[in-house]
Amino acid sequence: MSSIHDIKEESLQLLKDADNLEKLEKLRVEILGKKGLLADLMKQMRDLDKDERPVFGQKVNDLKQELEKIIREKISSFIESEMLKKLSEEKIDITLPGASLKHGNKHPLTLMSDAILELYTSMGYTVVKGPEIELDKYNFERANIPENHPAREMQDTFFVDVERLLRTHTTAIQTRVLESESNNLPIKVICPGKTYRRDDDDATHSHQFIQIEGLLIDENIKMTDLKGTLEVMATHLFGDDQKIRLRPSYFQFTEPSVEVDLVCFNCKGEGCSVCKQTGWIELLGAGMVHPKVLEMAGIDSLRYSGFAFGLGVDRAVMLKYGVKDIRSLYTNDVRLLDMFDRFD
Ligand code: FA5
Repeated sequence: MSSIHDIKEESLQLLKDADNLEKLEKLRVEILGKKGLLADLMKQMRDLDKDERPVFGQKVNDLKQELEKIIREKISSFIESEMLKKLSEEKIDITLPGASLKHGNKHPLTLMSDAILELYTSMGYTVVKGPEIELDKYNFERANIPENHPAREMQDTFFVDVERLLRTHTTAIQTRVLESESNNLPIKVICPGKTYRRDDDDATHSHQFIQIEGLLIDENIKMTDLKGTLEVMATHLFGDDQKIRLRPSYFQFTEPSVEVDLVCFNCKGEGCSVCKQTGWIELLGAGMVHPKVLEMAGIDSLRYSGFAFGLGVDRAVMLKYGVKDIRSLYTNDVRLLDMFDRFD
């Protein structure tokens, strides 16, 4: 029968020889397990006198704790040396390029819209939106384009039913605001939104595009106020030396009416295929709100006057960033979209 001393010596020797985690675990079971050396030792208890038992039990317990402590320490030392070994083997090359996370960026049309809205809100304009599926009433009739008027031909669109259509211009938001704010003058709003037309797509035309409508109604508003406002926008968006050209034009809802052109970004005014050899690219239509439009909305046109403009955001993007074909703004080519990362 082995004595406590013998078991202790034997266990210590076995543990000393254990040189890896696996062996150690096996030994832990052999020494401390249910059928292990210490359990055998405990069996001797029943052959002892009653008064010797507690002393014996205490000694076996002390040994058990001592051996457990040794095993725990060995386990941590194995884990530590394993880790050190791994660290020395796996060298990290900190000069390798990092795995960068791909992040999205704002679409150029959003960048441009944001810039325009920011400018106008800084001048005290309020942003107002309207429905894309619009009533004929607000898109045409209130804009002084009655049923069967030939001007409707130029803005043919997609009809949902006889009364509802995909709006052809943000002037539809203008006529809505004129009506809802007729008793709340002056009006100073900036209205962004998608617009749709049955236009043939080419380098500068798309069947869906974005417009931003500006509208200011107050007493004594003059054409020079409109011109000054547009010049501020042109230089703010395109740089201090950006020239604009006001061309006489005709809209049913403004009188007088103008179209506003910017020098072509591609040829700088020389004439090229992008600007159809004119040296200019049309950015917006504008004018003094027609007295009839004011009256239809319930506003006294003898007391109040104002200007409105409708700007093509797509055209503005083309002019600012030199995008040669409007269609590339809608085909989601990441090579183009990635270029705008740095403009935000
Ligand atoms: C209008 O839509 C008028 N509602 C603008 C207006 C508002 C005039 C308020 C007076 C007062 P026009 O059809 O010219 O006008 O379009 C205005 C701008 O939208 C154009 O200058 C152009 O920049 C843009 N645009 C027009 N059609 C297209 C198209 N198919 N694709 C891309 N941009 C377009």
